[in-house]
Amino acid sequence: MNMNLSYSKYLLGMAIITGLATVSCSKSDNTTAEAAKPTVAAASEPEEKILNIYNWSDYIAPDTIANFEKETGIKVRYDVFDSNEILHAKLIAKNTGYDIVVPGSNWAKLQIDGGLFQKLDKSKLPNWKNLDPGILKQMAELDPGNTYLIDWMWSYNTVGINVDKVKAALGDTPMPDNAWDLVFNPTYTSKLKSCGITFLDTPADVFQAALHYLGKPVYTGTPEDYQAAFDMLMKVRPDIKKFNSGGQIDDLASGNICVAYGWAGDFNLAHKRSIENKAEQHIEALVPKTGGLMFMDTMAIPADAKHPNNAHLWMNYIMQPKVTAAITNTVTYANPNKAATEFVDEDIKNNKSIFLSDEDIAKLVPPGVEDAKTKRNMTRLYTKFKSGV
Ligand code: SPD
Repeated sequence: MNMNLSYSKYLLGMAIITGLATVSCSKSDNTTAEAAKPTVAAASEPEEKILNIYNWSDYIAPDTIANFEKETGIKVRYDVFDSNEILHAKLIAKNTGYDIVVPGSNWAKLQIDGGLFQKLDKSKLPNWKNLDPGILKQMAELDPGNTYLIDWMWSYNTVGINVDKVKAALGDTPMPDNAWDLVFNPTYTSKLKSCGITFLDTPADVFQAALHYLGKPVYTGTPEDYQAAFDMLMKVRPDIKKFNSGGQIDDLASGNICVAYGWAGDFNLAHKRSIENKAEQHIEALVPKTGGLMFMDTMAIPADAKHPNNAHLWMNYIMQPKVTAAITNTVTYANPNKAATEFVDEDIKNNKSIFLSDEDIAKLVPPGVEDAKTKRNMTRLYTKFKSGV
């Protein structure tokens, strides 16, 4: 299947369905009018040969940085994070010290509105031509004119399982028709707790999935919906062993846990890592019949970036088909680069939980944005949920 074609088709439909969620940063985000004026990256003066990057953990190929350094002579400092909340806190505090950051597109929308990013200078991005027009169109829903963001990778939130351990823990109980039951229905979680259930450690991801499971709109601002999601979550709370995000890959790969609510790409990576480490755990990312929650992680240049020219060189380098394909082949996430598809390994290209079927793509819940008040409410309820009282 040509995933990029399918995806483009889906996005055209999605753009019509979703409309543009317009949410601006609240005053509590400390966004000043001054900062809200976007700046265009200064073009020509020479910069010191340094590039500071802040990206998600386990999201790059082993030679991506080394090859860039060799090609450009620019030294890269690369730090990682595991939640949009952590990145957002750094961005609103200003002086991030980074030249490239990789927020989820829904958070990036808030950050664009808050003046936290520099505009892209497309004259420095000739490899832009390699990007999938369907993805660019979808990105333009949150970033009109594709002015600030370039998609890094994309995937969806779902349930990941260790197939053998889950079957053993469920015993005579058959697998549910709806994969979300494995993490939200006490009939299943009460059995699966014996082999270990883990959740993402982030309010937005947890509440979005809980609302979806309850059949509520995922980006609703309705407090009653969040209360209903909280009440449902509290019923499975005693069965959850831990909350972590970046740690799920190794926990699954080593067999420490058997069920996770998290990111599909990380579940496929856990399977790959388990084979590489000879731990031989069979990990699968399930594709829920009712749909997963789609996300796109995007490259952006913070307003305070000291090396915007180097940041453009990095972006243009990443958009080379072979560079992008190597990242997909390493981290098992789908990418936005149409020209990269021919360089993606066959087993990854044919994996229907990475490159979804048209039918499954159509079921994904598109990325959206909660307003600041809703985010505060989610954080309050999440803290209670996590503490379990
Ligand atoms: N290991 C890479 C994880 C990237 C996850 N991005 C998550 C976005 C959540 N909505």
